[in-house]
Amino acid sequence: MIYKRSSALFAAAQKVIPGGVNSPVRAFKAVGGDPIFVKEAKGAYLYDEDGNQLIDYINSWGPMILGHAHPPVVNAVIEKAKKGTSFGMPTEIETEIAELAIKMVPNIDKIRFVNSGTEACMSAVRLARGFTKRDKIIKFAGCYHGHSDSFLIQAGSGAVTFGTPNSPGVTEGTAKDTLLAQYNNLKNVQEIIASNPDEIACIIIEPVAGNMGCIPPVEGFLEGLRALCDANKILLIFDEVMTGFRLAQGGAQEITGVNADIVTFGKVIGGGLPVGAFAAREEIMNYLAPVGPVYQAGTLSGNPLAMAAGLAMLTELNTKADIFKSINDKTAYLHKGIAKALEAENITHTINRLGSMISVHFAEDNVVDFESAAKGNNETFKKFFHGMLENGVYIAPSAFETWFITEALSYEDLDKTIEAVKKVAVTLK
Ligand code: KE4
Repeated sequence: MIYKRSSALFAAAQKVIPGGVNSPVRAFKAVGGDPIFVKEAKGAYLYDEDGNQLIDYINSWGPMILGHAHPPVVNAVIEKAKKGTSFGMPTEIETEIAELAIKMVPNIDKIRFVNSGTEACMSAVRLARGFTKRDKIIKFAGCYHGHSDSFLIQAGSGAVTFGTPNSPGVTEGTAKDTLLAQYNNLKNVQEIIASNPDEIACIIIEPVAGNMGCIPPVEGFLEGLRALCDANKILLIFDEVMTGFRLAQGGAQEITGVNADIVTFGKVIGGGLPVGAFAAREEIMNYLAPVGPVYQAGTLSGNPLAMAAGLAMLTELNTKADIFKSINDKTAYLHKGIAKALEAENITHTINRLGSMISVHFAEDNVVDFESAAKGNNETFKKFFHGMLENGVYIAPSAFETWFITEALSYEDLDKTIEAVKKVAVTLK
């Protein structure tokens, strides 16, 4: 593969944008080399600036669950744009997408739209603190809820890649209110709650972690958190920015049967445009301005173009519910093929998968939390990443990310991906 134009564009970008990117994980720092610049994308494929076609397993970190440039979404945005792009006034389409999201997701009465997953999670925590009149929060090492100060404590995703899980710029005053727990360790959460009686506003968790690679909750973990929250009057926040409208129409709450008090969304809900959202039962949501005292706002929140993309996306997912089984089956097929290819070369690895979220870890032991995820062999991962890229397959440029399967992938694409793994596996020994 030739990347001359991407490298030239990267050099130019670095002169005017810090690191040449607008989000650190895109910079390939975790895997080395210059990032790929994309010219366009369609369905399951990216077309980079050097004319290479790549099978895409990132799909903009989740939103493109139906493939890039999905016609109903694109057409909705084009039509909406002709009528103006932003008004800063309420519009009917915001109510339409809110009604549809509430119909699809269990256990929510009202929803507030914002512009990113970070904003959704940041606002959800402020709402939980306002509702409970408590300051402290519990998050889990390796989980990532966006780049709001309270979350950059042992954060996952790009934060761990850059060794800045506790980012400079986050004050001691802020950090002291964020208590850190170990994913899948209920006893640890219990101990933290006992040591901070009546001080914890909420527990925020990725119900299926995706920012340490994919890490499903062990049997009883989420149920245990629910019981601990009920017993201690703590609000449970499911960060479903990644899992929402991906694991099922109703997301992780639907597949686990565990109800959160507040649910946050991003990615898929915006169909590829900037949309985040947070939702809860009416009693909690009515604490939000202008009804209640907790302030939260945004010039472009509920933006007509973003709402048009999101509504088109949710409408597709609502009317074609068999999509979820189809992408889950494709993910299982891919899992089997990758495992067989790596086992054939005796490559030490473990694969985590739930629904259409999957990750490959070059680790001896099972990956069940941040500590075990961090034991993965990153040198092997780097070789794997670049080998796959050389074979026309684009996976996450970090071991601390999940692959995102899109319905646009054909079984021929999956077979090509598995063939690429076979070729790369030989180089990993
Ligand atoms: P955004 O602010 O990036 O829209 O959402 C933050 C966020 C919140 N919660 C979860 C579970 C998330 O996965 C994310 C963002 N995900 C990363 C990928 N792991 C975004 C990629 C990036 O930072 O560029």
